[in-house]
Amino acid sequence: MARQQLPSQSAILGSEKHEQEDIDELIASLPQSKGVVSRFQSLYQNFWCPDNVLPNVIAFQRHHQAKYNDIVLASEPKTGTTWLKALVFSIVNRSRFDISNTPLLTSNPHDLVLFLELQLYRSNPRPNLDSLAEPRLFATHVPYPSLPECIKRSGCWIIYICRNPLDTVVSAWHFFLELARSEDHPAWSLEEHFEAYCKGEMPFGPFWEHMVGFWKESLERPHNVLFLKYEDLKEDIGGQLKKVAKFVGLPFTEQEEEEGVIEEIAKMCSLKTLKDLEVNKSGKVPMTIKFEKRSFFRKGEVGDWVNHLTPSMADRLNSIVQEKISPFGLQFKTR
Ligand code: PAP
Repeated sequence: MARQQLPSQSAILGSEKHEQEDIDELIASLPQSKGVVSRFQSLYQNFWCPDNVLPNVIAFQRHHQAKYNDIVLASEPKTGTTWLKALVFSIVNRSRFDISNTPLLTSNPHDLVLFLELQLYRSNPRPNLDSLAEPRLFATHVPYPSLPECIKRSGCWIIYICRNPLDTVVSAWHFFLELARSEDHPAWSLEEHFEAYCKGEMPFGPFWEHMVGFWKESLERPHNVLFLKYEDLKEDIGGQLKKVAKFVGLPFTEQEEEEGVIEEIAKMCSLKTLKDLEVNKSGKVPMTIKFEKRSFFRKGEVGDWVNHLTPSMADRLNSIVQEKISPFGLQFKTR
């Protein structure tokens, strides 16, 4: 059998240097706007990508190798990612860890389920992900059309969480305020933030494209793409947990249901439990920048927007939803 010729170290370094030049050239050619979590953001493949994330996105697109049984949690920022990570981690690992001994007690959900473009492809364009325990659990904010083809074709499971835009814009504003405080940066006003959100100029936005991209795919490939809503999780966490467990081929058994496993997971992953854990009260999660762990847990309510948005702001956002999202049959509860 012919032996495979492995590329030498210098050939790899040479190709990485070339790749970096390629990326710099590409970034220089893209439209740009002021960033929120970065100096600027570029309009790449129809979404706004922070300058410090774009090289990682490109590495992820070029080098990622999906496995058929991967589980990818997808979301727009501030729509319930942290909650979804905790829930799916608990479902998938329930035979390995008893809930009284879950790693969630000692690790933040973002340290247990890593973002592909914000963490795994951050410092290394070719991380070795082959040896991770299966099923591998990943997260991403990258919009559906820009996910690597291998993820779309491998048959792996994508679980998307969506949240009504009124609460999402408010949640994101608080998150960025907290970030500005911790980094000693000048904060921007709710009005400025709202304007950028409505123009679609938020990281990974426009939000309507993000949601509709995954929504359409969930209708076309319901066995591979599950579309969840934050508001439905708030209303019926047990029903949504069953749906997720079944989707990833790990349905709860009758015995588990009788023993209250679903309720235990729901309680462990609730905002109150996670927020009160010492591990989530201090320290930072390293992503492209370091975020305070506590900043991922705030109020977690449906309808908090009424405390922050004026009626005319709400009208404006509702008309964007009406025009750009509703025609696809996607609706949200806002209270
Ligand atoms: P990310 O995309 O940066 O990871 P993400 O977790 O999606 O953030 O959003 C944070 C929001 O989810 C916060 O909403 P709020 O600002 O309206 O309060 C946060 O409170 C909420 N959240 C975090 N964990 C939970 C949880 N376990 N249950 C319900 N909501 C949660």
